[in-house]
Amino acid sequence: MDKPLTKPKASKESLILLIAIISAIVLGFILGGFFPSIGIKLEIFGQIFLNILMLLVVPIVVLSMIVGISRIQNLSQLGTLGSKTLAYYLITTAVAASIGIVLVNLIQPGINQTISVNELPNQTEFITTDISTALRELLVGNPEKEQQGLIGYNLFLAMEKMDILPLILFSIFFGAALSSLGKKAKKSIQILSVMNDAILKLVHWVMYLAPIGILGLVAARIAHSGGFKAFIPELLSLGLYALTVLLGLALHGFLFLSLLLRILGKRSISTYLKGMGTALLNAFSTASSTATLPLTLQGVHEENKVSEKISNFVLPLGATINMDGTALYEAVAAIFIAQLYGIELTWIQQIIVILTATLAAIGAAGIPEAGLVTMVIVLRAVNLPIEGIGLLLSIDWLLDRFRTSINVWGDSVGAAVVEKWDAEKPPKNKEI
Ligand code: DAS
Repeated sequence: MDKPLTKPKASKESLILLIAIISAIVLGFILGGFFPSIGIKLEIFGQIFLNILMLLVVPIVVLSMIVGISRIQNLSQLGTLGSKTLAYYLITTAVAASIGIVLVNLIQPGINQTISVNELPNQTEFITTDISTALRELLVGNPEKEQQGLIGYNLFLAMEKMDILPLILFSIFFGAALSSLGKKAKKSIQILSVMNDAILKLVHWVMYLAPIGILGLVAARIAHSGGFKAFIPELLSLGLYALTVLLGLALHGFLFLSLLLRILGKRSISTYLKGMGTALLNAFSTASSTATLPLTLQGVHEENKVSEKISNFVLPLGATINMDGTALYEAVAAIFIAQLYGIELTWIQQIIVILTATLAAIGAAGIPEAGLVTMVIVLRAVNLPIEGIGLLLSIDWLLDRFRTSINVWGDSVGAAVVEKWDAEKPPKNKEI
């Protein structure tokens, strides 16, 4: 039987997209750096690109979760498999955020920086100083701020405010309810599944806008910082911040997760990594775990022979809520912003950063720049200026690609570990 044609097309398409994105980045630096007036004119393309991505966040999260969960026939299985998967996701994500916190405190990329930050805006926000307040807010939200926690009170408000956590929890329970209805819900699940495919198709189309969108983002960001002469010092200080993130991602991805794969997943790291090659390339070039999901499923199930039952449960859930790279990045970015503004965070607040970065990563959708968007949760929890996010935009598109690749690698390793844990033996030829 011929090999499926999708793979070469998919990786060729990803490669072309990656080359187009890299060219857009170089052009963005040149235009923003040497022709700032043109750079600013291009901003509209970056805004359009980001707006469209944000528009897709809610339907992607709700549909992929409902469809992923409703496909599980035996609900009691959902219980054990679900708790094992969630335990894996929570632990690895919290470890990632912790690695980030340790590194950013050791390297201190934001201390004595040349980045011009505005005066601290007057902090009218409610100051969250103790962990119980932050945890309560994360659980039940803060109605005065119209902010919803994991257990929301208004679905439509959550959609409007992009409060993803309550949407995820609702989708899991709604999917489980659909599954419990058996044959009666078959048609509804089919309709939702097609709608989910349509949304993923939209994600795919939007990726074609990525080069022009990134061109607009990069050119405008550099132009706004006053062209190259002003941007170089910023790039240098952001360079140290970027290196902190990249070092953290490398330690987490290729040390911690690979050890889990070998020790708990009982898999050969090189073989498994090879099987995930196309998916990881796609993750890097599209910066979208969701857009990469079809290739992640192919790599984990077809190449690395993880069972379909485990792959189809662990991966869609993972693409939506398991983002080790994002959690690590948000922890580093939050402390970096604090350092830039000269704000000392107590160790309790740093623990709140780890907790909220873990939960914010759970809430981040698997699309470009999602981690930048949900970082608001982390900054608000320790009362850091939200404006600080603007300082990171100029290189976020690059860091996003690296953290998305680690997100996908984390999901893939999770499938192998959960399969072992769930006592489903992988075929003999894949065990080391
Ligand atoms: N781009 C997101 C993803 O697809 C990660 C992020 O924005 O942090 O995983």
